[in-house]
Amino acid sequence: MSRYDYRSRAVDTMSVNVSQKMMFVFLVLLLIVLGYVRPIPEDHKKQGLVNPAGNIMVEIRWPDKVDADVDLWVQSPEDERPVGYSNKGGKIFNLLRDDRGNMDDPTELNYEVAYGRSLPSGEYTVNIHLYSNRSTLTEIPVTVVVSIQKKDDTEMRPIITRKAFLRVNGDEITVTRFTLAADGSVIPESVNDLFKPLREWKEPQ
Ligand SMILES: [Ca+2]
Ligand SMILES: [Ca+2]
Repeated sequence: MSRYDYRSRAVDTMSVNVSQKMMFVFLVLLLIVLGYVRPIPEDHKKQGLVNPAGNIMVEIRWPDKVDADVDLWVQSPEDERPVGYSNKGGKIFNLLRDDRGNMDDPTELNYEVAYGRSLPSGEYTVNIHLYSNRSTLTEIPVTVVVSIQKKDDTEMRPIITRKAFLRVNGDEITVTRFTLAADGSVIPESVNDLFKPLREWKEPQ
Protein backbone atom coordinates (compact mmCIF):
# COMPACT_ATOMS: atom_id res chain seq x y z
CA MET A 1 0.00 0.00 0.00
CA SER A 2 1.41 3.38 -0.99
CA ARG A 3 1.71 6.17 1.48
CA TYR A 4 -0.99 8.02 -0.45
CA ASP A 5 -3.43 5.06 -0.25
CA TYR A 6 -2.83 4.74 3.49
CA ARG A 7 -3.62 8.41 4.14
CA SER A 8 -6.65 8.24 1.87
CA ARG A 9 -8.05 5.27 3.77
CA ALA A 10 -7.37 7.03 7.09
CA VAL A 11 -9.23 10.10 5.85
CA ASP A 12 -12.14 7.89 4.67
CA THR A 13 -12.32 6.19 8.06
CA MET A 14 -12.34 9.57 9.81
CA SER A 15 -15.12 10.78 7.48
CA VAL A 16 -17.20 7.70 8.31
CA ASN A 17 -16.73 8.29 12.04
CA VAL A 18 -17.74 11.96 11.71
CA SER A 19 -20.77 10.98 9.62
CA GLN A 20 -21.82 8.38 12.20
CA LYS A 21 -21.51 10.91 15.01
CA MET A 22 -23.50 13.50 13.06
CA MET A 23 -26.16 10.89 12.31
CA PHE A 24 -26.30 9.97 16.00
CA VAL A 25 -26.66 13.63 17.03
CA PHE A 26 -29.34 14.11 14.38
CA LEU A 27 -31.30 11.09 15.63
CA VAL A 28 -31.09 12.33 19.23
CA LEU A 29 -32.33 15.79 18.18
CA LEU A 30 -35.11 14.19 16.12
CA LEU A 31 -36.26 12.13 19.11
CA ILE A 32 -36.23 15.24 21.33
CA VAL A 33 -38.29 17.20 18.77
CA LEU A 34 -40.75 14.32 18.33
CA GLY A 35 -41.09 14.18 22.10
CA TYR A 36 -42.18 17.82 22.12
CA VAL A 37 -44.48 17.77 19.10
CA ARG A 38 -46.06 14.33 19.41
CA PRO A 39 -49.84 14.50 18.94
CA ILE A 40 -52.06 14.72 22.00
CA PRO A 41 -53.68 11.30 22.53
CA GLU A 42 -57.40 11.13 21.82
CA ASP A 43 -58.27 10.22 25.39
CA HIS A 44 -56.36 13.30 26.58
CA LYS A 45 -58.28 15.52 24.17
CA LYS A 46 -61.55 14.30 25.66
CA GLN A 47 -60.32 15.43 29.05
CA GLY A 48 -59.40 18.90 27.85
CA LEU A 49 -55.71 18.50 26.85
CA VAL A 50 -54.11 16.89 29.89
CA ASN A 51 -56.20 17.45 32.95
CA PRO A 52 -59.74 18.77 33.17
CA ALA A 53 -60.13 22.15 34.79
CA GLY A 54 -62.30 20.74 37.55
CA ASN A 55 -64.09 17.72 38.96
CA ILE A 56 -67.48 18.50 37.47
CA MET A 57 -68.18 19.95 34.05
CA VAL A 58 -71.53 21.20 32.74
CA GLU A 59 -71.77 21.85 29.00
CA ILE A 60 -74.57 23.20 26.84
CA ARG A 61 -74.58 23.31 23.06
CA TRP A 62 -77.12 24.58 20.57
CA PRO A 63 -76.89 24.54 16.77
CA ASP A 64 -73.78 26.29 15.51
CA LYS A 65 -74.22 29.47 13.44
CA VAL A 66 -77.71 30.01 14.92
CA ASP A 67 -77.78 33.56 16.20
CA ALA A 68 -79.34 32.91 19.59
CA ASP A 69 -77.94 33.76 22.99
CA VAL A 70 -78.55 30.83 25.33
CA ASP A 71 -77.25 30.97 28.90
CA LEU A 72 -76.09 28.25 31.26
CA TRP A 73 -76.82 28.66 34.96
CA VAL A 74 -75.49 26.24 37.58
CA GLN A 75 -75.53 25.99 41.34
CA SER A 76 -73.62 23.54 43.55
CA PRO A 77 -74.49 22.82 47.19
CA GLU A 78 -71.72 25.24 48.22
CA ASP A 79 -72.50 28.06 45.80
CA GLU A 80 -75.09 30.12 47.59
CA ARG A 81 -75.37 32.39 44.57
CA PRO A 82 -75.92 30.63 41.20
CA VAL A 83 -73.17 30.94 38.57
CA GLY A 84 -73.94 32.25 35.07
CA TYR A 85 -73.02 35.12 32.76
CA SER A 86 -73.65 37.85 35.33
CA ASN A 87 -71.87 35.99 38.15
CA LYS A 88 -69.10 34.01 36.50
CA GLY A 89 -67.37 32.69 39.60
CA GLY A 90 -68.57 31.02 42.79
CA LYS A 91 -66.94 28.95 45.49
CA ILE A 92 -67.25 25.76 43.41
CA PHE A 93 -68.39 26.67 39.89
CA ASN A 94 -66.86 28.98 37.29
CA LEU A 95 -68.44 29.81 33.94
CA LEU A 96 -65.49 29.45 31.58
CA ARG A 97 -67.16 30.14 28.26
CA ASP A 98 -69.97 32.63 27.84
CA ASP A 99 -71.50 32.50 24.34
CA ARG A 100 -73.87 35.12 22.90
CA GLY A 101 -74.69 33.36 19.64
CA ASN A 102 -72.98 35.20 16.80
CA MET A 103 -72.44 38.37 18.80
CA ASP A 104 -68.79 39.06 19.65
CA ASP A 105 -67.94 35.53 18.49
CA PRO A 106 -65.54 35.04 15.54
CA THR A 107 -66.33 31.29 15.55
CA GLU A 108 -69.48 29.43 14.48
CA LEU A 109 -69.62 27.50 17.74
CA ASN A 110 -72.53 27.84 20.17
CA TYR A 111 -71.30 26.40 23.44
CA GLU A 112 -71.09 27.33 27.11
CA VAL A 113 -69.24 25.40 29.78
CA ALA A 114 -68.88 25.66 33.55
CA TYR A 115 -66.38 23.77 35.66
CA GLY A 116 -66.60 23.02 39.36
CA ARG A 117 -63.62 22.46 41.61
CA SER A 118 -64.18 19.48 43.94
CA LEU A 119 -67.38 17.47 44.30
CA PRO A 120 -69.11 18.54 47.50
CA SER A 121 -72.03 16.32 48.46
CA GLY A 122 -75.51 17.77 48.13
CA GLU A 123 -77.82 19.04 45.43
CA TYR A 124 -76.75 20.52 42.10
CA THR A 125 -79.03 22.44 39.73
CA VAL A 126 -78.54 23.08 36.00
CA ASN A 127 -80.70 25.65 34.20
CA ILE A 128 -80.75 27.06 30.70
CA HIS A 129 -82.11 30.45 29.73
CA LEU A 130 -82.93 32.11 26.40
CA TYR A 131 -81.55 35.61 26.58
CA SER A 132 -82.35 36.47 22.97
CA ASN A 133 -83.18 34.73 19.72
CA ARG A 134 -82.16 36.67 16.62
CA SER A 135 -82.48 33.62 14.34
CA THR A 136 -85.43 32.34 12.29
CA LEU A 137 -85.86 29.26 14.51
CA THR A 138 -89.03 29.20 16.59
CA GLU A 139 -87.38 26.98 19.19
CA ILE A 140 -83.75 26.45 20.12
CA PRO A 141 -82.75 22.83 20.87
CA VAL A 142 -80.13 22.71 23.62
CA THR A 143 -78.09 19.66 24.56
CA VAL A 144 -76.89 19.53 28.17
CA VAL A 145 -74.17 17.18 29.42
CA VAL A 146 -72.99 16.90 33.03
CA SER A 147 -69.72 15.03 33.57
CA ILE A 148 -67.79 14.31 36.73
CA GLN A 149 -64.37 12.99 37.65
CA LYS A 150 -64.36 11.21 40.98
CA LYS A 151 -61.24 11.04 43.12
CA ASP A 152 -59.91 7.76 41.72
CA ASP A 153 -61.09 8.23 38.13
CA THR A 154 -58.58 8.99 35.40
CA GLU A 155 -61.05 10.89 33.24
CA MET A 156 -64.34 12.79 33.17
CA ARG A 157 -67.41 10.60 32.76
CA PRO A 158 -70.83 11.84 31.62
CA ILE A 159 -73.47 11.23 34.27
CA ILE A 160 -76.47 13.09 32.83
CA THR A 161 -77.34 14.00 29.22
CA ARG A 162 -80.51 15.90 28.37
CA LYS A 163 -82.07 17.80 25.49
CA ALA A 164 -84.40 20.71 26.09
CA PHE A 165 -86.04 23.41 23.97
CA LEU A 166 -86.19 27.14 24.57
CA ARG A 167 -88.89 29.09 22.73
CA VAL A 168 -89.47 32.58 24.08
CA ASN A 169 -86.95 35.20 25.09
CA GLY A 170 -86.65 35.04 28.86
CA ASP A 171 -87.54 31.33 29.09
CA GLU A 172 -85.65 29.62 31.91
CA ILE A 173 -85.79 25.82 32.32
CA THR A 174 -84.40 23.58 35.02
CA VAL A 175 -82.86 20.81 32.95
CA THR A 176 -81.72 18.69 35.84
CA ARG A 177 -81.28 18.62 39.59
CA PHE A 178 -79.36 15.79 41.24
CA THR A 179 -77.67 14.98 44.53
CA LEU A 180 -74.12 13.70 44.85
CA ALA A 181 -73.20 11.40 47.75
CA ALA A 182 -69.98 11.87 49.72
CA ASP A 183 -68.08 9.59 47.31
CA GLY A 184 -69.20 11.65 44.29
CA SER A 185 -71.83 9.17 43.11
CA VAL A 186 -75.20 10.38 41.88
CA ILE A 187 -78.06 9.28 44.12
CA PRO A 188 -80.38 7.90 41.41
CA GLU A 189 -83.67 8.75 43.11
CA SER A 190 -82.54 12.36 43.58
CA VAL A 191 -82.55 13.16 39.85
CA ASN A 192 -85.44 15.44 38.88
CA ASP A 193 -86.23 18.56 36.86
CA LEU A 194 -88.53 20.45 39.21
CA PHE A 195 -88.15 24.12 38.35
CA LYS A 196 -85.79 26.09 40.55
CA PRO A 197 -85.11 29.63 39.32
CA LEU A 198 -81.42 30.51 39.30
CA ARG A 199 -81.06 33.62 37.13
CA GLU A 200 -83.34 35.76 39.30
CA TRP A 201 -81.59 34.72 42.50
CA LYS A 202 -81.68 37.38 45.19
CA GLU A 203 -79.66 37.57 48.35
CA PRO A 204 -81.68 36.32 51.33
CA GLN A 205 -82.98 39.21 53.43
CA1 LIG B 1 -75.08 33.07 26.51
CA1 LIG C 1 -71.37 31.40 19.39
